[in-house]
Amino acid sequence: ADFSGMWKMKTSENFEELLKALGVNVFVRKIAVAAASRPAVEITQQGESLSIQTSTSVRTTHVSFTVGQSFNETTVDGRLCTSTPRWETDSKISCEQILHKGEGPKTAWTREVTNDGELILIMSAGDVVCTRVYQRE
Ligand code: R13
Repeated sequence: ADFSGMWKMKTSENFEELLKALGVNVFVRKIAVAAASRPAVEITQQGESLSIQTSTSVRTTHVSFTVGQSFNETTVDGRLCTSTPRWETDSKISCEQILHKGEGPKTAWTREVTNDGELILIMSAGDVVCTRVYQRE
């Protein structure tokens, strides 16, 4: 599947609950939630290699990885982890994360391009699941 493009968010569910499950305190959480409501996501893809830049007014992250190869990134609450992306289907990447240090709920994400051209990002922490739907700009 082709993940490339400039994406804008259409809906988001449970993002605040996700940060709460990760132990982010209410003050910082409110700032993160407000900023994360207007993200700009740019994905470039060449074969199995993806580059994803997620920009907000207070935090911008950039990851590059090849599906099938582990890489370092940060969890959504900013902790270093090793991520292992794999194809769950030919249009869905599933990625488990292992924290470099410390403890916390198990985190993971999936990104899927649907038949109608939407991008669905699912982030989880323990049993809390956040679903964010993006459309191409
Ligand atoms: C700020 C500092 C405190 C911590 C934090 C966590 C997340 C975010 C901001 C902050 C934001 C995340 C946005 C995520 C998106 C994901 C996606 C707790 C480290 C800087 C407040 C803004 C947009 O849709 O892919």
